[in-house]
Amino acid sequence: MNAYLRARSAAAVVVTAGLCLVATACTNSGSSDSASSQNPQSGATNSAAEQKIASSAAAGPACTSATYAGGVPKLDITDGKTVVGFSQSESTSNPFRATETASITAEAKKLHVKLIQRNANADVNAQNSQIEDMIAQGAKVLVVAPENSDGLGPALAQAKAKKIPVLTIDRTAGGTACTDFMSFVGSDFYGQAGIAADDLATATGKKAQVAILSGTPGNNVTTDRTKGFQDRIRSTYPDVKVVASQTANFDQTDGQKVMEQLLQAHPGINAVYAENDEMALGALQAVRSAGKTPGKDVKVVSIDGIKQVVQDVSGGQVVADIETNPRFGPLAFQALQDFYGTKGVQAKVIIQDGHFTAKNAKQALDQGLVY
Ligand code: GZL
Repeated sequence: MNAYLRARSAAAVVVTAGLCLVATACTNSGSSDSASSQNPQSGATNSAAEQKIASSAAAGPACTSATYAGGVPKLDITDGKTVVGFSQSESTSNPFRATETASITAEAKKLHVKLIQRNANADVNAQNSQIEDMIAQGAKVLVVAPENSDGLGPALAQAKAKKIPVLTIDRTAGGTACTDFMSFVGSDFYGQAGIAADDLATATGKKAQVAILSGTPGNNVTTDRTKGFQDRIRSTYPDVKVVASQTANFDQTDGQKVMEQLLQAHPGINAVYAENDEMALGALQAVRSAGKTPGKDVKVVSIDGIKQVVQDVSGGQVVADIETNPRFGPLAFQALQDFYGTKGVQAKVIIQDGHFTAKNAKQALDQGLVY
């Protein structure tokens, strides 16, 4: 089991016992005592396949309510009266979204934060109007999981005009940190993709015809996961060829349809890189419908770490699943408290992700470390 999962496993045991003896491990996000500090490297990586997603952050002055966009009112978000609005981008039918929403909601409850929330169901226009609606309902701080990196201009402009600070999680929004939003809290998507490339190259003997199922266009997750994979392949694996790359919008149904088309157009495909698990589930169905065996005829690597796919890793149908840790609650509300305190919050806070492979998937599932 890799170092990160060992730490999470300890957390699972400690938190189950109701004691948080090792603060670092207990937030599950891998952060240490504050959102603005970096996730500790909780131990050397065992191997390329076991390496954790490194944590990093833009150095520089931390952002506070005094410095944000020329200064905004200093608030106590735990006073039970200050309204915090949470804008979720996509349906909670995706376990990533369900876990993200549950984490934000649970931490708000724990801190007695008065939380209101909306879900845009992957519609950028809906997300704009929902954010404006929450402002009208009295939200004084916003936590936003953007659907697209651009497209939220109207809502963010209204928030800025009303001196309502915005924390972005999971995907970035356009603009400048500490001017248009406080900070970005999320995964290292480029790093995730490099590990996916290593896993797929290793599983195919460094010789493969790869199909990429890319995410929704227009957000940094898709951009970074696509570039990170292609950069790694081009720099390290000359005989791993990307023969097709097409969006399936982070969606399972689209993933199956697109994969069926790609397998017909490119019968030599023997490897798939899915930029999220929903699409990977669709691709697995397409591979089976084509009379091929996942894990044997076609090697699949994916990203997110949802239970159903980690079970496929354990069963040999999927080579590896790099986690996108959606447990933003502790980091997000710590960031808000640091923002209103003196510590401030860094422009970028990278949440620590796990990495599920044949070596650790079953143990991670048995230990309840998979969402
Ligand atoms: C990543 C998040 C991505 C997930 C997908 O932070 O934005 O969007 O990886 C989801 O499952 O659709």
